[in-house]
Amino acid sequence: MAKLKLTYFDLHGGRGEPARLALSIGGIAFEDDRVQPSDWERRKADTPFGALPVLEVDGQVVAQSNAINRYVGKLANLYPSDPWQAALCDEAMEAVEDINGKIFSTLFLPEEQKKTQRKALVEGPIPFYLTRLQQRLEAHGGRYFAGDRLSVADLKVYVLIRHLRSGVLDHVPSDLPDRIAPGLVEHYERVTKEPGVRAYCAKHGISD
Ligand SMILES: N[C@@H](CCC(=O)N[C@@H](CS)C(=O)NCC(=O)O)C(=O)O
Repeated sequence: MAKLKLTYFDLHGGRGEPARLALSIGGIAFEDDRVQPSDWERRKADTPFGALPVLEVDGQVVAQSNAINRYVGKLANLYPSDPWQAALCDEAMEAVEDINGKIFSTLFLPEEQKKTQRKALVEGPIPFYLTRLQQRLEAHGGRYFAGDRLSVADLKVYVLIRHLRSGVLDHVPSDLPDRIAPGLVEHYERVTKEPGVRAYCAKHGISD
């Protein structure tokens, strides 16, 4: 078995969390390397694109969250083998990346700018992506994003909804997903009940 090390920030949300979940659900041993903010400047130059997550496999490195998600999804049997279902899985993951990019670009803004930009996100892009993701979920049966079973796409959407509902994003109301996309909240609750997700959350002190 290859030796895996997944490096990401010590956050419950974000781009590295779906891969941590997938590896844990699949029972695949990995080093869970959590970077503290004070260490980041020192470590940034060693990453392929100056960003996290990165995955090390027997000493070789791959970056970009969705490339990592596909790879670990294949290892953990959480990525569809059918090419069409794989495309649907990718579609949902890339849509989450679109909205992640917009949300994360506000993280380190000065307070007034952050407030203005987040208000704009809450009035436009976040509801847009939540609504469209919900429509895509419904188009594929309403339970899972691809292949009618749990995949890394479900984990990625689950992490987004968990992040939005957690209340950690100032100026983003935590009830936004419940108001805009109840079908995605139902999906979130379905994923929460997965035994592997429950075990991961219990281990890392994450509440529903
Ligand atoms: N397209 C990349 C984006 C990676 C990215 O921007 N990661 C953020 C954390 S979620 C980061 O490393 N930020 C720190 C920095 O840019 O210095 C991916 O999907 O992995």
